[in-house]
Amino acid sequence: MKDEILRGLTDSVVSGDVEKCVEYAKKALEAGIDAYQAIMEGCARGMSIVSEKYEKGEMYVPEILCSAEAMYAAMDVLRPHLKAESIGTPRKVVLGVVRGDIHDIGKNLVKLMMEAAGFQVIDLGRDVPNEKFVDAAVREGADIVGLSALMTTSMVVMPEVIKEIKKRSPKTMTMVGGGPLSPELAKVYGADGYAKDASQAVKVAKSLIGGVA
Ligand code: B1M
Repeated sequence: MKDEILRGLTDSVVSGDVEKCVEYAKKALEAGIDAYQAIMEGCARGMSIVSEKYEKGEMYVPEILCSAEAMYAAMDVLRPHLKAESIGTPRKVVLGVVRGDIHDIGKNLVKLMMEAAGFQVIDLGRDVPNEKFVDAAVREGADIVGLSALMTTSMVVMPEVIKEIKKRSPKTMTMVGGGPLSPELAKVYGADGYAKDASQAVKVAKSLIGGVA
């Protein structure tokens, strides 16, 4: 039953069926499936399959955007049921997609998971100018700045942003993520952390603020 519902969620994200996705999200809650599990093992898994299918030429951009809509619709149903974790004093994360890059589906997933884990997320959106990250880090006294990039052409601005944050807000930790990034590259860029997906992003953020990883 549980597997069937999670598979239903995954399949309806892949097929971009908003109504079915909402239906399965409701079914998941009725069946007592944890909202976090439904998002990660249902919705997020669906988006991973979609990305793979795109790479293989089995899906095209308009279909991917429908999948994202379906995922967002399910997330709207599930979000209020996420068990808000307590991480003591609320910690601030400034999050955004770097300059020149408008891919924000993954960043939105990272935001949701971080909020569910008790972080206060200041979402700067996508195609964010370097100085906006730095200004927000200083203004908000951010514990962490999270930078997302999906393109090899956009990720190159990350070291510039990180360097400026270290200069103007030395206590702020930085973390990076997105398709073309890797742990090695994150080190080269001077980031304090790297995460390959949304659930790992939460673990890394917690370890950066000295919490339980
Ligand atoms: Co474009 N795109 N796209 N695209 N797109 C990619 C990224 C690409 C790899 C496709 C390809 O050619 N194989 C390629 C980049 C190649 C490169 O590296 N240079 C590409 C390109 C070239 C482009 C355009 C230039 C195409 C064009 O116009 N000629 C253009 C660029 C526009 C721009 O940004 N200036 C473009 C446009 C678009 C759309 C607008 C149509 C759409 C984006 C819609 C949107 O986001 N609102 C789009 C999409 C959907 C994709 C693919 C197909 C899917 C991305 C996605 O949403 N995946 C992508 C191919 C692919 O990835 N296989 C592709 C699902 C999402 C859940 O996963 O984003 O990886 P992901 O996020 C994960 C992790 O990466 C991680 O956690 C997330 C959740 O688990 N993560 C973090 C992400 N950020 C993190 C931050 C963290 C930690 C973890 O800490 C801070």
